[in-house]
Amino acid sequence: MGLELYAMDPSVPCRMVRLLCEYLELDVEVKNVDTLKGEQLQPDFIQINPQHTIPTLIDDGLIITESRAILQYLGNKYASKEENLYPTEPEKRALIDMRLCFDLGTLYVRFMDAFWPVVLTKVTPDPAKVAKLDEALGYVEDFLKDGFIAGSELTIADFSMVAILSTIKSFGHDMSNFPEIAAYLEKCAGIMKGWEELNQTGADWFGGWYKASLAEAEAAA
Ligand SMILES: N[C@@H](CCC(=O)N[C@@H](CS)C(=O)NCC(=O)O)C(=O)O
Repeated sequence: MGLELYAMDPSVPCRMVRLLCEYLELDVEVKNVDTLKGEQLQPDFIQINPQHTIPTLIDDGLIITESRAILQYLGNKYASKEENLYPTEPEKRALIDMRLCFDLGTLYVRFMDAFWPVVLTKVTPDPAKVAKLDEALGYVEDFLKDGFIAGSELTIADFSMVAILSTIKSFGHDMSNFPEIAAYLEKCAGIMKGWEELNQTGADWFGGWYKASLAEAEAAA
């Protein structure tokens, strides 16, 4: 049966999984689920994933949801030739897992808190929430001191973090205080296969939606 991935191009958590699949040269059948049309609520999909979220991966009948858990699974199962992507040593793995949890529980949450209301209800962003996002971006700036998110080598934590960082940039957020992040994104664009098609195009589409929403909010203010 092989690998099947339920996903949608602009989605941040879907893009990180697609980038890793491409890097690992996995043969994946991608099935588009357009959440903007409510396709995730179709009974067929609910049966696969009752939480109706994408990405959802099926590997030979095994269903895995939650993007970072999917990255960990793929790292465990398919990255044996690329040992540094998700090393088995507990100390190295602890740092990678810390970064994945930070991305899911802090960076992504602060990004959504700051910008999602703009898209959803056409209001200008709350400066206090943008400041919290900038604080998180400052932490990321420090993480990058050795070149990558979890040290001096590319790991699955980089696939997670680039999807969100490139989206924040595509939203037109002021990144001038974060030169390490800017350089890191350039570097990853050169290292990660399919960057433009699998990540940047979706980030830019999402960014366009945000910018149009912001313009609407500013005109109404
Ligand atoms: N924590 C989940 C979040 C997934 C998620 O919320 N995905 C969105 C698309 S970006 C979705 O499926 N939304 C549809 C829904 O929740 O009904 C993950 O990282 O996989």
